[in-house]
Amino acid sequence: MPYTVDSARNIFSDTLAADSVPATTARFTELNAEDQLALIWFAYLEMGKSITIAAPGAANMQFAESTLAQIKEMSYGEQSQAMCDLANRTDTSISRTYATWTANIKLGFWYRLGQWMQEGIVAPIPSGYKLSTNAAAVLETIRGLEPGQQITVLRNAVVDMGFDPKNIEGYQRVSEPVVVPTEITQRDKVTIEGVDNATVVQYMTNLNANDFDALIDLFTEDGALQPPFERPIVGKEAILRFFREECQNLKLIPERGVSEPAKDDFLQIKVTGTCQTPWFGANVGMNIAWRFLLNPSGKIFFVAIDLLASPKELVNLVRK
Ligand code: 45D
Repeated sequence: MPYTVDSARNIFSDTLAADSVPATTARFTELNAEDQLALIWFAYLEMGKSITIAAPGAANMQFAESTLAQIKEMSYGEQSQAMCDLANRTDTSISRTYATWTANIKLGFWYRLGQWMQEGIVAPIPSGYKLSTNAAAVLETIRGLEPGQQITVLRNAVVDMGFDPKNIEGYQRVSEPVVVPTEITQRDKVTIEGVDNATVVQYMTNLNANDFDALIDLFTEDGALQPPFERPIVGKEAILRFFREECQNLKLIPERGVSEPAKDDFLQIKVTGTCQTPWFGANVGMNIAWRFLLNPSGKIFFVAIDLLASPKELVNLVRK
């Protein structure tokens, strides 16, 4: 049987992903809105002691500005209500607007609200707020995660808020402007111990250079990309949109890998290394595996990106 996206998902199936991330996210989602907001606040304050978030650029904030201005004008009571509505995914005009934003705009919006909460411009979490037993347990779990896993839990919390886009008629996503790719001569050379495959090396180089047009050309027409803890995104058009909306200014630092023949003259390649998000830069290196399946012409039929369970997984390159 030829490969399907579903069967391709099983290559290098002994790769251990950080399942504590979706598990913690699921427990978080069960909490009531007040607890959710307070918990993120406490987690954010604690993390802020060791790692700093980069301020989003003005171009990325422009779509959130009018909603932020609206919130600034509200009373504390109304502000708390608006934030709870977001966490509850209630149908309000702010929750609808929020739902149209890509992840980075949502994060920028909360980044600003967090600053305003600290400055007293937006209703702070009441001093002495006591988390429920469950919320305190979730916070304790988050404390025990690696930084890369912590920021993924935070990001999930933010991305899942707002009114459900499935219920919005004529839903249109709002995304940040796409940056200009890095000049060819300015691009960092990528070397991966054990892997010199041109497609894989170009994948890393093009993604690091924000050259999404060259990047998408490496995929087959029916190719798929599976982000951490998500379903595969299938087809060139959808993958290109994902690159433009979610993958600007990432830094991929692949370290080592293995390359093995697979059936039907395909090639399977696993690479491990780290990845940095522009939000935290070199402060947080996420431990990542890329599991590629290339067709006989060297095009990417499938690639899965996994957030690894622990640094030990970086050297798990034996085939099972
Ligand atoms: O509710 O090869 C307050 C792909 C309290 C592409 C708050 C990839 C109240 C292909 C504090 C105000 C993308 C898949 C909230 C590779 C409240 C590819 C605020 C992988 C919410 C490698 C909270 C990329 C705030 C990866 C401001 C793995 C929270 C990227 C801010 C991962 C949280 C990126 C931030 C991650 C989290 C970024 C900024 C995990 C950012 C996380």
